[in-house]
Amino acid sequence: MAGIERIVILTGAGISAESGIDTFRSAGGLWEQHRVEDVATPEGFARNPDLVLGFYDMRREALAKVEPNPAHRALARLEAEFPGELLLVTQNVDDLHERGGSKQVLHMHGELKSALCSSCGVRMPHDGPMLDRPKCPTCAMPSLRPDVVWFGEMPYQMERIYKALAVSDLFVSIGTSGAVYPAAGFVQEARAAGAETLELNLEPSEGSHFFAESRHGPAGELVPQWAEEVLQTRL
Ligand code: BV8
Repeated sequence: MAGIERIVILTGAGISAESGIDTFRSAGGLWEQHRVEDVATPEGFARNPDLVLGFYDMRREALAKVEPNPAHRALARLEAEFPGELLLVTQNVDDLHERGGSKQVLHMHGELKSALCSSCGVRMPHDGPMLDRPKCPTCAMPSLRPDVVWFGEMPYQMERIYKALAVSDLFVSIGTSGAVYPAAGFVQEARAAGAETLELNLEPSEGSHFFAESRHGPAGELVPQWAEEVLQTRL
């Protein structure tokens, strides 16, 4: 890890799995319980808003019952102690990175604890249910939706992410299947920038072959070990 100055980290559902949050594609995972088209697309929301609002209410409620795991805490330690630049991008809509101590988290697919008003477009922190159609605090319309990026919608802060990848020395992908774009393409952006690429995942992802190095096992073990390595070679 010598000479590493700028790290971009991408996390997916696998980093929260050991905290007890369902991933999307494992057996019994979120997408097996619901069809993606029904709960994670604007068309599905238009077709059956109650189903979608209830799906996200259930996931938001589940958050209160889980805790960050050693992988989240290791990334918070890295943020605090790594002397170079670190950008943590997550595809996850849970708040476990923040509760694990990370201060700067870029939620490219939005957050369960944020609401978006379909009428006035304002985004705001929101921790309660939406099935009961709470009124937007800005325009008073009962049109709050989960502030998450559905399929066909533009992920947040893509400009900022591509800029960071273009100057990165190291790109690390943690706990993601590499099934969804544009996140699944970040490894190629990093390689084009000449960065080192490392995958930490339970098993090879769909994009494993793009990574210079892949380590397979639970994030709760791999991430603290890797963070320690980075800090040892840097300090
Ligand atoms: C867009 C938020 C354009 C909501 C999510 C054809 C080709 C290429 C692209 C497309 C295409 N057709 C359509 C597209 C675009 C589409 C896409 O990529 N589709 C795929 C299915 C082909 N993408 C989009 O629509 C994106 N938007 O492209 O916009 C655009 C352009 C201009 C103008 C407007 C728009 C938006 C995609 C975002 C969708 N929202 N989530 C919510 O959370 O409910 S997606 C969701 O699934 C996640 O956010 C994540 O991104 C994605 C994948 O999930 P993972 O996090 O990887 O989880 P998964 O279960 O899949 O894998 C878990 C991994 O962890 C596994 O590998 C497992 O082995 C590992 N693991 C398990 N346990 C552990 C572990 N690892 C370590 N330790 C453990 N203990």
